[in-house]
Amino acid sequence: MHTVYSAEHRLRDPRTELHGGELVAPFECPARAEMVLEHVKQCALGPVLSPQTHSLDQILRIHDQRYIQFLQTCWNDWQAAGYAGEAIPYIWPLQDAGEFRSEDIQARLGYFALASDTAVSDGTWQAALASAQVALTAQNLVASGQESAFALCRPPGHHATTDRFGGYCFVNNAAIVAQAFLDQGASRVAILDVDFHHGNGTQSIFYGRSDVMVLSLHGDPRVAFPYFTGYADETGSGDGEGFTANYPLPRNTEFDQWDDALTTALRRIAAYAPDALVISLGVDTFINDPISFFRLQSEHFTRYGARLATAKLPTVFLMEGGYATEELGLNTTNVLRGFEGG
Ligand code: SP5
Ligand code: ZN
Repeated sequence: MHTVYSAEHRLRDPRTELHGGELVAPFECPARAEMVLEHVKQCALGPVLSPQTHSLDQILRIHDQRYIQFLQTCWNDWQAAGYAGEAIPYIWPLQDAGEFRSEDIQARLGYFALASDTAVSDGTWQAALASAQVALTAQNLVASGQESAFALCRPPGHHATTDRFGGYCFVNNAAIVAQAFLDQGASRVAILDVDFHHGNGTQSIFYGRSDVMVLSLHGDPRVAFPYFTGYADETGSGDGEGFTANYPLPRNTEFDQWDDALTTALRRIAAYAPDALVISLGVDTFINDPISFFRLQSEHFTRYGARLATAKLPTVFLMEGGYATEELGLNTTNVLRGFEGG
């Protein structure tokens, strides 16, 4: 399997994350991607390619223009305001305000943020753009005949909505990849999100559509970020009714229970008969993940990787979360090698 990687991910290197009322070193850090790359090379997964440049238009198929403009200028505007720390939102519109009347950077930050866990820092936009280029390059590989490809995206994307960043995400790589398949002639695409957290951004982007089915296995949002979405009764709306599927799972979920949910999801995908499969690959389901509560062990990642191959679909893997940095490379490549062996 080919891997697509860009060293530009390193430009996303914030110093702070608001966590439990303290500013801590961010869980989502450059060492993550380096660890995965090291294991990709060590296990000889296949060639490692640099991304090609894709037009911003492919990102604007999913994201609002003014949101992208905000990401492009946020850090400069924040610095111009003279703040000492990184750009962390602290006020939100009480109801959806529509047009914002204050152009203050604090107002725009809150308007375009879904959570305060994600600081904007120097280089953030450049890294997020490179991450999307990595994703689109992997999509191109699969669209031109590779059975699968691995986009070593960083920062991740699945929490980002059309116009909100947060959960360490800025640009929704999975959504952009699914839309690229459709724009190239696919009729249906399935996105299967196996990150520990509900992929709220991906869900919201396609909630009213039937051409992209979004399925997510995740920690029960009653007790896990992002709290407000990911419940089993969220099934889509309008034309999209029946094309969203959520599998919330309780604290201390073991692999067997997780794997049962995967079986159900894979059946739904088979019935949908998509032209391509996009996997939002977070490995924060690992037992030692510092911010999550499932109990998967390293060998389980190999086992479910093999199960994903039974869908027999052109498949793009996109890196999402996973914060047990030491084991991150092994767990990620176990999925990919399991897929190739399966
Ligand atoms: C891509 C991705 O995995 N994003 C996750 C963002 C989660 N950010 C909020 C973290 C809050 C964790 N609180 C858990 C307390 C554990 N003791
Ligand atoms: Zn996650």
